Amino acid sequence: MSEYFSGIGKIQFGGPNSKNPLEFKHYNPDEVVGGKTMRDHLRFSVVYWHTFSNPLTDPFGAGTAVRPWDDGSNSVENAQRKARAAFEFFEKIQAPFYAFHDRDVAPEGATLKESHANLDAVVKIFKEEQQRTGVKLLWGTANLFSNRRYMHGAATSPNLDAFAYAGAQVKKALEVTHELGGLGYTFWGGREGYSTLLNTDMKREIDHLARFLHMAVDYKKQIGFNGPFYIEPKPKEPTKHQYDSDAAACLNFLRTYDLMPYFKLNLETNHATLAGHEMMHELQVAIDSGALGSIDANTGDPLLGWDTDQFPTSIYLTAQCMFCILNMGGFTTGGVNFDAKVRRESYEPIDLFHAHIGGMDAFARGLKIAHAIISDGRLSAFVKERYKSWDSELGRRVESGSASFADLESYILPKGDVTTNTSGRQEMLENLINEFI
Ligand code: XUL
Ligand code: CO
Repeated sequence: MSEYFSGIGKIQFGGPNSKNPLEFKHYNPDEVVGGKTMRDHLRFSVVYWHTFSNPLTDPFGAGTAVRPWDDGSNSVENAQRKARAAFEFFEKIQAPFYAFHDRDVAPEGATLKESHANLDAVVKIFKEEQQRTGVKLLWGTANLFSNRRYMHGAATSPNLDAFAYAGAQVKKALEVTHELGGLGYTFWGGREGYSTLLNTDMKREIDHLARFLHMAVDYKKQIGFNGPFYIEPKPKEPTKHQYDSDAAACLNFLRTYDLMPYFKLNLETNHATLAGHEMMHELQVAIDSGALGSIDANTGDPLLGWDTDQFPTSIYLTAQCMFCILNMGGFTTGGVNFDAKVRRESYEPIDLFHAHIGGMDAFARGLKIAHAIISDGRLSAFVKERYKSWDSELGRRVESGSASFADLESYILPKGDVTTNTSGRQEMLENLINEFI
């Protein structure tokens, strides 16, 4: 079998003192942290679209990527070769999972039927390679945004034909995800939003989106696909306003349309940033509703206002993510999915290794730091103490819904005023976190 990343072996753990850029410094898959291996905590996943299908274009220039396995053609053979290269990469980087859109893996045909057949031809290779390597599919998805037919949206298009095409595409993507033993299936809104309200019936579009997702739920049951569905919030890009703008908006939508039992959220760091939130905020919002499923682990550039999808390198960020995820009790079906791309200037295949090694090491450190903060216990003790007034008799009655305004009045009147506030100690807590970084 051909080797596409020749000269690069399986990436090994070299330890924190290693100076070899092609070794992990912190990600040691078998190392146990808090009773579980790093492999099982982090559940790393490589994305097909950025790592294997992105030519590294930007709005001002053509692609720069050099990819020896890609002959530049739109053929199925080329896609099949790319599949072999992808699995070689997954194996060498020690990623237990991957994720893809239908159109990343196989070329779109002249008809939908032809596109389905092209997809099947590559899925055949995926099956063989999954068998050979043990790498699993974290989630599948359908690309309902690149083709011009989706210019007005897919499930929210004013044109029923686009809605129908999208339904047929998701039907096939679900079948393929199921066939590959995928653990979940993701819906990212793509073009589900608007550029102007002047031409948009927002209520009707959102109702249609809910109908579309209910049809997906029905079909999932019909084919016996047991994995969760994920919704991936994003506030803008490509549209001015995306209906799934952030975690709270998604949860409101899911509750309004009785979809909560079937969906969890797949949260992406750069999308949180675009929404004006910290990733920790988005994670906590989802966790508090029992709805965090998986994460797309990347980062933006604070000086650029768009979705730059960079590999995560900030240990503060990864520690915050892992703090939330550990407190939740860890992933079940989800994982740390690197929805990230190398910079346009990093055009060589070896850069894909540097990027993933950096992201995996950053998350390994984040995991250890979060575990240490939780084991130390001072932070959670502080938070518990901050709310201790609620552990009183009146506090308990308020929380259980058995107190009234009159009760509050008769409690506070004799006290005269609020004289019991204590400091929030933000700076002290920030110092505490830095003890562990
Ligand atoms: C777009 C994005 C998507 C989803 C899958 O910003 O994050 O790649 O992750 O459709
Ligand atoms: Co994403």
